[in-house]
Amino acid sequence: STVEVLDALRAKLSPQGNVVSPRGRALTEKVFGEALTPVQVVDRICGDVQREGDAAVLRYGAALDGADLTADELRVPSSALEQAHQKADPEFLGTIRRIRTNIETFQKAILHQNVSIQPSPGVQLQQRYLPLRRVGVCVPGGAAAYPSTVLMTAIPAQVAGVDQIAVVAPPTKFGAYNQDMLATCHELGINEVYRMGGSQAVAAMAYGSESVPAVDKIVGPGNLFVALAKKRVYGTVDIDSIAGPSEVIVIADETARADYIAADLLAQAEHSPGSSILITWHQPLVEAVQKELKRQLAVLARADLAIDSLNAFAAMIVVRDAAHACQLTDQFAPEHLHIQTESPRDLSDQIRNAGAIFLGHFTPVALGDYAAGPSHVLPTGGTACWAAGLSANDFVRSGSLIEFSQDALSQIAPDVERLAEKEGLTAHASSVAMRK
Ligand code: HSO
Ligand code: ZN
Repeated sequence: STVEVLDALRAKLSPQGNVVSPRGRALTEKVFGEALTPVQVVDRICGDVQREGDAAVLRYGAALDGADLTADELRVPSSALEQAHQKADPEFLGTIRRIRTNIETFQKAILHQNVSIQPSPGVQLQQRYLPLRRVGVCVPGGAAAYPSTVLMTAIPAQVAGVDQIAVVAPPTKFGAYNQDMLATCHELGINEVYRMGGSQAVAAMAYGSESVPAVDKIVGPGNLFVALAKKRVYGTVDIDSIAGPSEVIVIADETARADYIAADLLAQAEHSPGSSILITWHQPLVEAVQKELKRQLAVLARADLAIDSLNAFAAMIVVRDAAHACQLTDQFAPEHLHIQTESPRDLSDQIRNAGAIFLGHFTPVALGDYAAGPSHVLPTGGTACWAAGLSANDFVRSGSLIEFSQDALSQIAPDVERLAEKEGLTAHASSVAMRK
């Protein structure tokens, strides 16, 4: 039944929420001297950073990330950013510039515009949008380096008009010491980069510390400890939706190519963890894709990681027909949906819940990950039925402006007075009545 299939599929989602690796559990137990749940761990770290500032950031950086830093090394010196940029391969910088243009073009096009209406004579109603002043971006640095995440978070913020962007990355070779990531920051004009990760980085940005002035909003992906810390500080600052491990559903028919599909499934799996799900009504595709997976895994650089991820978080499902595929997908609400069928648009019309939809045989998810224009920070774990991907509009807030003439006030006054009296708020009523 659909329900059973969905449950089975959900079990294929890589863990987010309350699961920590055995290594992570042992480490936190050592640091805190007792077995704590992830939420308790995050609560302690955030509380300590809120009270002690940099001292706690340094302590947890040392204990959890093995960092050996002093307070004045928490911020990456601008000379290190300049040097990374100077030494960067010119072709890499060319790529960054071209992609920046793509992201800017799309994000500018979707940016909310101010609205002003005159619904009746003497009444002017406006909605205006203003950028946030200062934003913090989390860039992961555990299993891989992610300069693309700098592009996909900071450029939408810049398009919105945010002028202060602070980047945090864990003090690791894939994080704050990754030269490509640092060169990318410099190319975008970001000179505030910090060597801190996990809950302590989120807490420092939310509450402020000696080295990090507090931000208004924290965005970007991270591991469980980053996600839980963002939840904890929400309310003190704003956050984007919480991005967990990557996932894809591929819907394919007999026009699809097994080698393409296998490559797409592997592209999610190599994030490790990443969930890779194929749904088809063309039975022979399953075996063909399995064969291709074996063939491509034999030459894949991150084969070990991808195999682990496939073993735990991959599935291939044969359904009755296209409608059934759409129904399942919609209920699953995947982060990425890639429709590899004869007429992909017809199917996309039947699916409401997906973070981003990739149409046709020549639109692999990797295009969206790296270069197309919409952000690759997307809702995961089934949250695509209520959350949306990050965009420039997440970095503006709206405010309204209301202006009435005396005639217009007189017109509407009886309604205001009647409602105010119903609520027993007579001062409200008089404030209108005396102006008529
Ligand atoms: N698929 C990831 C984004 C990413 N892929 C970065 C490669 N680098 C989450 O949408
Ligand atoms: Zn990816």
